[in-house]
Amino acid sequence: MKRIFLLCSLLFIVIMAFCQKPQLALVQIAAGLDSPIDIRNCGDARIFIVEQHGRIKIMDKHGNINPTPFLDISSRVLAGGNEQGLLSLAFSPHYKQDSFFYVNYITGSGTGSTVISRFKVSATDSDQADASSERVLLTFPQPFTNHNGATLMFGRDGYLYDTQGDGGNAGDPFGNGQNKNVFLAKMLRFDVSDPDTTYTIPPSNPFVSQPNTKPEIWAYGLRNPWRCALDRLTADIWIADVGQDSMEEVNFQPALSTGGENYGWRCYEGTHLYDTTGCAGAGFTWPVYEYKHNAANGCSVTGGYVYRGTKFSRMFGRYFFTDFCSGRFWSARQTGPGSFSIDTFPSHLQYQYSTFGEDDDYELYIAGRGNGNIYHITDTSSCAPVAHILSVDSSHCDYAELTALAGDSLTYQWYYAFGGAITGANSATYRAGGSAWYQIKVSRPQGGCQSFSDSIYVHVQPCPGIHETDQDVIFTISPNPNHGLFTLNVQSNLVTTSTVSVVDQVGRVCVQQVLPLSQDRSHIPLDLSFLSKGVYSIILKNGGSMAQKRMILD
Ligand SMILES: [Ca+2]
Repeated sequence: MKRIFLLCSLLFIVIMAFCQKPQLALVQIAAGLDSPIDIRNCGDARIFIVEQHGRIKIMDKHGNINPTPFLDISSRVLAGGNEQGLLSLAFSPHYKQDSFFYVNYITGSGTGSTVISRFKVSATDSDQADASSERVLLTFPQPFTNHNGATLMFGRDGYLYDTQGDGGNAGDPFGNGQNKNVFLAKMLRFDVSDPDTTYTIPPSNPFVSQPNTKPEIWAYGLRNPWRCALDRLTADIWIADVGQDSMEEVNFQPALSTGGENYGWRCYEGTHLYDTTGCAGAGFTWPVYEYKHNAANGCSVTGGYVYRGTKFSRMFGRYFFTDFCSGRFWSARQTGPGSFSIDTFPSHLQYQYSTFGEDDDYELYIAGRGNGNIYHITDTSSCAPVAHILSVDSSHCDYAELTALAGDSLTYQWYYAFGGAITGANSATYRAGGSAWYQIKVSRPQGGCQSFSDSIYVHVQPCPGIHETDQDVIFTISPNPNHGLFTLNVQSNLVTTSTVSVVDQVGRVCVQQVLPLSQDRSHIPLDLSFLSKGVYSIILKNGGSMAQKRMILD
């Protein structure tokens, strides 16, 4: 799986740039699954489909399904009730090294018990789990057959999260939502990094050492959280919580959360009073979106993911969710601290959409539990793939590593933002050999779609004692810094008319001057005293060659 890193300023630009609404289309890629209920990947191209009755199947991106299940624990799984079964799967963030994955299922008879277990893949067949490798991390009884919650996922912090419903029936009859001495109605957080033990309590869990409180609790006040997701770019967490009789809700937990949120149930259903017995003094974290039960909206939210794929620029940065009863889709985007914008999409045929999932390129899929189909979520309105520079590693001398968001079936071309295409720079990563403004073009060959990223300035530290000999054109600018009267000394033997440009930090060209061939290039005066103080780039272009340096006006 491609690692992606947060670059706040770029993220903001991208959110602003890609706010046009997509036209969602569900493209069926597979059929014949038995109550598909979770979709995961382990960091390679395989897609793992969890079937509610206790099997995990492997599918490729074209929808071909391996005949032999990856795991079959149907004999251990109680799936009698509508909401019982094998409910969730999460692969270790270090799966390639440790081969561990985690599942959450209901076992036993009647109302059953929740089990959270760790398994290992077979040592000889990567398409086959070792069903005998199970180690139970935690198990506890369920008081009713419904509201078993259960999304397992790893946070950016490397801890395993699990969400639990309130235990079921209706109206949370035991008050589990606000009772911190039970696992039910909670988001739990475990440290599973030691393979020799089940789990330990992360010391930063918010209720460690408090009396009559489960130290595993990360957040509480949930009713039946049906699908939580980590935003792969920002590390924010989205929690969709199924309501009682009137309201469905979506909650947003920012990446900087230190836990302890009280999401309100059963004091509140969404933002509406439900049963305030024992709620005095509690502070609540309110949903960022709620919708009322009706024929158009539906009756049971299914939370999805933030799209971080590369194929559909209008989907980028949107958290998609749907409703199990209506098939209506929504997206939510954070537009500022604490502010969110919601878009509603036309309803798609209702197949009991039970879960979304991501592949290793962050493309989104959805499962119809009712018809056993898997769909790829696409946008028919956008021809532009996502061109997005994710990270710049400037820790080296003499070069910097640039990484763009990478996807399947795309081509890449890096550019000097004020120069031309860089020969041979055709992968999602690029090793920049000189300080310059860089940009990437991402193309989807089918249909001729392409888009350019924002241009970013990359400063490359020269190695001690080594000069910028890798530039096509060699020049110096002196004295630097300076109050405004610079001298340009071009050391190359230029063969055509050249252009010198001065560009500010946001990419605006402030000065452009043509240097005729006849001019003496060794001592070109450059009066920039009319410009504001600051950092500029000076760019010299000669035919297809160019060089760029940083210049400070003080
Ligand atoms: Ca709530």
